Amino acid sequence: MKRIALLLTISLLSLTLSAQRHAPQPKPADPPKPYGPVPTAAQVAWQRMEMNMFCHFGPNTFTGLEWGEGTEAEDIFNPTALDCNQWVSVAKQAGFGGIILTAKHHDGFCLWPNPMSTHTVRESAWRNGKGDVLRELSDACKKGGLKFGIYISPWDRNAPTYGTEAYNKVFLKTLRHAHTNYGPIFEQWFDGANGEGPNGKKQVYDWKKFNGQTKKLQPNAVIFSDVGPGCRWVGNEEGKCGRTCWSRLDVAGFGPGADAPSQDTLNAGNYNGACWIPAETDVSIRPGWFWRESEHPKSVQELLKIYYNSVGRNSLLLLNVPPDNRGLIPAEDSLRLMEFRAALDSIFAHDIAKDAVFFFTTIASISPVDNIFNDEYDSYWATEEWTRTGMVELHFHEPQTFNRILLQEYIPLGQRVERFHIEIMEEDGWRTIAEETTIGYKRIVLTETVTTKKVRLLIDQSRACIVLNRFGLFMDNILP
Ligand code: FUL
Repeated sequence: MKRIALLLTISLLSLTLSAQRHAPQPKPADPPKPYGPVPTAAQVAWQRMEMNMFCHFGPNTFTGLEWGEGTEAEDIFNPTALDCNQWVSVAKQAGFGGIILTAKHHDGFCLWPNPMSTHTVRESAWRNGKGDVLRELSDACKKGGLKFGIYISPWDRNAPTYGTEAYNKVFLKTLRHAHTNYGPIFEQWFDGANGEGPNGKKQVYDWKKFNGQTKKLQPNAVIFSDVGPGCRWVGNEEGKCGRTCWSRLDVAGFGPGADAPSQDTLNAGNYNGACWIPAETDVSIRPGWFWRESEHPKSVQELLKIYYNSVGRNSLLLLNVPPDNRGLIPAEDSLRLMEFRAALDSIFAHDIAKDAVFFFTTIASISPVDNIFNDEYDSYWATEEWTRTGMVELHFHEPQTFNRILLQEYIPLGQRVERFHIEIMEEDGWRTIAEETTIGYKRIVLTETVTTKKVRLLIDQSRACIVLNRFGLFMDNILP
C-alpha cells in the first residue's frame, strides 16, 4: 500500500502544523486511562464473537406451539435423524462463534436426563430414553471449535413444585447438573418469563442465587437476562438495537421480566449506567422461535438489515435457526445462511479506507492513527488525555464509491464517543453524509452511495480521550 501518513499536531500553546512524509510515532506514553465501567475479559471475548446461533428445539418442534403447556406426552419428542454435527457445521460455515440451545423451555421438558425432573428425554421413546441432546451438541461444539451455551427457562409449566419456595432449589439443582456435566458454557441464557405453573401459582425467582451459583460453576459464562449481569435483552425480538446504544445500564432496583427497565431503556442503555451490560439482539430467522413446516426463513436482505441493526449498532446478534422435527437444520435455512455469509464476505472483503494514499489527524495522539486501518484488535489510535474531539481525514488518488462506514472503539477501555459525523469532499466543499451518536464495540453507518476523493470522520464529542481501533469504508451492492 502506497500510503503516506501525515500527522498534524495542534499543540496546546501554539497552533503549529507539522507536515511530514512519514507519520512520526507519538512519544511513548502511558495507555489511556479506562473510562467509566469497563467489560470483563469474558465480556470482551463474548462481544468479539459478534454472531451466535440460537436453537429452539423441544416438544414445540413437534406440536407447532410457541409455548408448550407442560402436559405434552414425553413421546412427542421424537426426532428421526438428529445430528448436532450438522447444526455445528452449518453454524460454522455461516460464521457463528457459538450455539445456544433451549435445554429447557417454558414447557419444562429437558433435552438432557435432568435428575430433578420426570419430564425429559429419558422419559421419551426417542432412542429408548437413552438420548441426550445436550451431550450431543456440547460434544459437537467441542469437536467443531464452537462455543456452547444453554437456555434454561426458569418458568416451568410442568414442575410440580413451581410456585413454591421448593422450586428455587429444584431450579438451582437443575442448573448445577447442566453446568457441571456439559461445560464449559460461554453463555447462560435466562428469559424473564414468569407465568403460572401447573398449580396456577407464579414463582418468586431467587435471581441472586441463580446468578451466584452460575458464576461459581461457570465463571466465564456471560449471563443473559433482561438486565444482565453479563449482557442484556435489546428490548424487542425484531432484531433492532438502538441507533444510540450504550453498553452501560443501571440495574439497581430492577430485575428480569416484569421488573425490567422500559424496553426503550434496554434498547439504548443508560448514558451514565453504573454497570457494563451490553445489548444482545435475539431474533429468529423464521417467524416463530420453533420450527414449523408452514414457515420459512427471512430473505438475505432482511438478514443483512438485522445484521446492520445489531452488530452494526454495538450489539451482539443471536440469530435463532430452529432445527426441524428430524433434528436437522432444514436445507432452506442453511442455504439462506450461506447466502447471508457470502453477502457479508463480499461487502466486507474490500476496505476502501486501506487504499487511502494519504491520511492525517489534527489532534495530539499518544498512539498512531495508522492503527485504525489495521485488523489487529489490540492496536488502537488514542488521543491525549485532555482531548474530547478529533478528526481523521483520508485522501485517495481516484474517486472512491462507498455506502458503509465501519467504526470501532476499543471497549476494554470503556465506551466514550457520544457524537460524530462524516463528511465527504464535493465540488463546492465538504458535505455531511451522516450524523450519529454512539460507536461502542462496532458501529456500521449506512449512508447513501457516494463517490469522492476525500472523506473525513469528525468526533464531535467524546466523554474522555478518543480510543478507536477501526475505521473502514465499504460498498454494499446487496442492500443499497
Ligand atoms: C422468550 C420466550 O418466551 C420465547 O418463547 C423465546 O424463547 C424467546 C427467545 O424468549 O422469553
